[in-house]
Amino acid sequence: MAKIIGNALPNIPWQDKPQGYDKPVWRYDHNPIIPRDLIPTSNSIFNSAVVPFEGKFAGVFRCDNRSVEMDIFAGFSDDGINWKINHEPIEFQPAPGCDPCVTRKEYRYDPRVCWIEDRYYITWCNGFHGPTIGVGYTYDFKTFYQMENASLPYNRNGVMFPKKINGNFAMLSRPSDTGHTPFGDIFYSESPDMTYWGKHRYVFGTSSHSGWQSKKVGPGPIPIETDEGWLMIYHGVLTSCNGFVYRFGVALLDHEKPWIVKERGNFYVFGPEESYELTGDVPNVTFPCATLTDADTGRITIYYGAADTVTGMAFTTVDELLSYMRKYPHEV
Ligand code: BMA
Repeated sequence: MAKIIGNALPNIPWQDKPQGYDKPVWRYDHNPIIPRDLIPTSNSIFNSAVVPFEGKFAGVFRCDNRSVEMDIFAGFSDDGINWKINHEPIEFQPAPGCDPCVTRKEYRYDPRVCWIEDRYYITWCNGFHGPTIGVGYTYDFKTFYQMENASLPYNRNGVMFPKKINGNFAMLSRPSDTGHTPFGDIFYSESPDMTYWGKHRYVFGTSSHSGWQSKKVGPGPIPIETDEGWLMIYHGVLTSCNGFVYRFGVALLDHEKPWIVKERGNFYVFGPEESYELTGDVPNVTFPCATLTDADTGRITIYYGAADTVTGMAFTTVDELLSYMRKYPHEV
């Protein structure tokens, strides 16, 4: 059916779908892959991003320390499953041409990492008199450069597209507020230079009837390019009488004009079910920030934060996601 446009990744971490399992996304059977205390100072490690790197894997991890300060750390893995995370947070230097004030630090969380052309771009929720989208890059996960914030406060979940669209860099984001934000729609923006952002477009918002995505929706991992359009995994939030519940679902965006939603799912594809997703610092949260993909097989490995405490891994394929979305469609 649909084909992923991109590189083969024969060493993608992978397990086949368990026999008799009828849902579109299945868990790694040794989850969570990253415990809350993998590094000596961490209270929790979750909502993190991984990429293929030099034949192995690298990533940027959200580690809240035992003072519960939110920061991002680089990490490395031979197999994408067993990770070594640096014990000190990433230190950014100003990117060439950027004023040193760009590296002023309040807090950093929920990183995404995206290879575009010649480097790995990192976006994260950056404290700047309120949350906004921090932007940086690295070539080697050793030296990190920080650029201008992509927007004024308040915004979260800045997620880059892995290639330029209409000649410009492109980003999805979710405008927000100073607190836990009881609303949230997904927007699209373009930039010629990763500094000045504009051409803002509305992508989609919450649903009036699909409960899991009725309170807010926000972009998750880097969108996956397919021959049918951009496959977007996004998080959706329900307000229950016991607080927010975070699940994720899928939509398909137009290839040339990604603010146009071609299809969207009515059912979530993944949500909190296991004990490490249901219980933790914030119960009932599954929050995806990255995928690895293998263009040869259509395999997709998802990395997600569980209960704002640990990191899990789950598996699916492009066909599993598209056929589930089409079996249970949401109007667009
Ligand atoms: C969101 C973000 C995420 C977090 C989620 C659930 O607003 O802060 O980092 O995982 O809430 O607490």
